[in-house]
Amino acid sequence: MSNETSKEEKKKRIILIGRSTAGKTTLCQRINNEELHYYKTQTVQVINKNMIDTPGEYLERRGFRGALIVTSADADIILMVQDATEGGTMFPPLFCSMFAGKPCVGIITKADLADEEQIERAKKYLKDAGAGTLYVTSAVTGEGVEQLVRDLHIL
Ligand SMILES: Nc1nc2c(ncn2[C@@H]2O[C@H](COP(=O)(O)OP(=O)(O)OP(=O)(O)O)[C@@H](O)[C@H]2O)c(=O)[nH]1
Ligand SMILES: [Mg+2]
Repeated sequence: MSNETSKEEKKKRIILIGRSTAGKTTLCQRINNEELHYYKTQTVQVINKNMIDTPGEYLERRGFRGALIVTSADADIILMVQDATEGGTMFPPLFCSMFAGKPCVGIITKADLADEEQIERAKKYLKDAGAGTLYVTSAVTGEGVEQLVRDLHIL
């Protein structure tokens, strides 16, 4: 077996879930060392074979919950993406229980724009929703991104 093959096999498949503008797509760009450019995610997108980027509407609209569950079946790890600057959350308590025991990780985005209080608030939203490990990240400064990639075997 070549090294490349074993690396591909070890790679985890992740799905990013979070409201519109939470920073899912931008985080994917940062992970892949791409230039950051904004575009609205219109539909489910597989990036680099192992990252499933979803549109915010999948979380925001109750009617899409079924689609979220079906789409997440292809993933090993659920990434719940919460904007640190948002004074609320779209993740209901125990949101993670929808995914039948799959590991759910909490990602706080836009740390570069947030103060300590905002970050603590975002952590609480994610904990209440059932997230396990939490990562505080910024796609702009790169904070937390390397750690995330390493821990979750994304690349
Ligand atoms: N300052 C700062 N801005 C960010 C960060 N991450 C994302 N943004 C900005 O937030 C806006 C929305 O980011 P997206 O990554 O497109 O959000 P999304 O979650 O993919 O949104 P949908 O595709 O609508 O579901 C963009 O203008 C980004 O530039 C960050 O870490 N820091
Ligand atoms: Mg997007």
